[in-house]
This record gives sequence, C-alpha cells and structure tokens, in this order.
Amino acid sequence: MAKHVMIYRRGLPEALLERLKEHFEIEDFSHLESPLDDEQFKQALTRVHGMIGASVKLDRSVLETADKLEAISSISVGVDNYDIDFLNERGIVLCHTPDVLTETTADTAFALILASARRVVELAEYVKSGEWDKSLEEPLFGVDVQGKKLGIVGMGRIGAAIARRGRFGFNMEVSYHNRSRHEQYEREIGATYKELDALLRDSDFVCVTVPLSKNTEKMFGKREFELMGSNTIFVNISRGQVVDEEALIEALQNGTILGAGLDVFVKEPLPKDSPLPKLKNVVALPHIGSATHETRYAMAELAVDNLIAALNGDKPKAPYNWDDTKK
Ligand code: 8YV
Repeated sequence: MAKHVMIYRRGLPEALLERLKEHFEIEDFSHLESPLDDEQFKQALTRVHGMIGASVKLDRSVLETADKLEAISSISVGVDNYDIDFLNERGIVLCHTPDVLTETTADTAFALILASARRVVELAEYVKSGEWDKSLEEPLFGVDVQGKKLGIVGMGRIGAAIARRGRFGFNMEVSYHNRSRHEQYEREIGATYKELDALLRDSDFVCVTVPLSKNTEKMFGKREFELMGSNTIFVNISRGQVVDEEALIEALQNGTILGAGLDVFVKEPLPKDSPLPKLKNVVALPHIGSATHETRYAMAELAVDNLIAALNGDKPKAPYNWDDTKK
C-alpha cells in the first residue's frame, strides 16, 4: 500500500505534485490558511507517513497523534517551526532546503540595504503622489552604501553571500559575528571576525541572518540599538523573533538608529496596527526572502526529492537531523 503524504500550507507546482502522486497517496491541505484548527487536518495527521510544506508551527502538541509519521520535508531552510528534540525522540526525519535559496535571499538583503540607504521606497512614493515639484534638497538625501562598513551577524551560507555582494560589488569593509569563526570566508571575502558589541558599534549596516533559536531570540534589543547608533541601518532577513520589536520601533522613532530594512516580523502577516510600515525610515517587505519563481520552484523540487528519498529509507539530499549511525 502506498504511503500517505500530506501537503500542508504552500501548494506544489503541478509537475512536482504529479511526481509525488507517482509514489504516494496525497492528502492535500495546502488550501487552508490555518490548518491547525481544521478537524480533517487533525484526523489526517494520524494517517500520514510524510508531510511537506512550510510556514506552519508543527510542534510537539500538533504532532503528538502523528504515530505513523516518518519524515517531514520543509520547503524552507529555517527549521524554527519544528521541535527537533521531539522529532529525534520519535525518529522522524526532518529535511529542509538549503543552498538553492542562498543567492536569492542575499539579493533580498541587498535590496533592503540599498532601499533603506537611498530611501528608494519613500522617494518613489514622493514621485507617485505628485509631490516632486523641485530638485531634491538635503532633507531627502540618502546615505552611501558603497565603501561603507557592513556587519553580518550570522555567517552561514546566506551571510557569506551577502558579504560577497558587499565586498566585491560595493567595495564595502565587511566584518562578521558568528558562533564559530569561518577562516575560509575571512580569506575568500576578506571579512574580519568581531565580537558582537564591537561589530554593532563599528558597522554602518548591520545585517542579521542568524537562525531563530533559544539563543538568538530577542538578540537585538534597546542595548544593541544603542550600540549601533544614529548612523546605522539595521537589516533583518532572518526571523522577526530575533528582535525585540518594541525596542526596534522605539529606536527608529527616537533616531537611536538611522533606519531599518525588514523582511521578517514577530507576527506575520504584519498586524494592521503595527507602526513599523508607517515609519519613514523603515522599508518593510512581506517576507519575500526566497520568493522568486525560480527559487521557490527549486525549493519545492528539493523538498519533493527529499521526501521521496526519506520515505524510501534513503538518505535525502538535504536532511536536517539525519543520523547516519541509525540507517
Ligand atoms: C520562506 C524562509 O519564506 O526558507 C526559509 O526559511 O524564511 C523563506 O525562504 C519560508 O519557506 C517560509 O515560507
């Protein structure tokens, strides 16, 4: 009998759905905005061997009844929606989609750096609303990107791709902070390792790419924004929860920092009453990090390959918690 696979949140391109159908019985819940409240979804959890999707918090309480579950294939690189300890206890394989989204996500970071520094959104709005009636004067000038100091917090694959853009595309002086040093990036990109406080103090642009974990939750608060100072632009493409959002709003309103480019927020979609998108010194995007046609297809394709391999008992291309000793 074919194994059952659930698609939760985020539909798959037709060709990839067909591939899955060749191998498995599909239970498609991708149309639900809040699957966790759905009775049929809850019942299906007790039947499925595999799950594929993204952007739903599948913690212990949700998966408690998923007795047959062997593998989850997340269409994301971030794995903060999963309880890794629980998955390990149950021997459930978790796969994700690194590499294929690295360059696109780094492009998003750079779009935010440029848009914030040169006030692209604010000034495009100024033209659109018909306010442009004389040549631009100083109050509307931006700040340079090229030649400035770029500090990357979290030097993984995406951090390194941002660093390359800064160093080789914009002649920036790059420093980074990471749990461990990456001498390879230091050689290749000429990035300098710094302690976090020193990096925050010294950088014109602070770009955050750390994964969300207990250690990184609210890593950026009042103290960190004060260290950055009034000439610094803060860019976050990782997860909203790494920031104390109240402190960020205050820092932006008070001019403690110059501005922010934000792709991620504590609550997504951003609540309508959030002051963030209304602030002139904020460029806010709707979590577009990897959202291009090409990259989202590549992510879905890798996720499908991962799931087929995992449910066949083979090592997937991108497992997150694969235990070689057990297979
Ligand atoms: C996606 C991401 O938005 O891969 C990640 O971790 O944050 C983004 O690429 C994600 O798949 C959530 O839908």
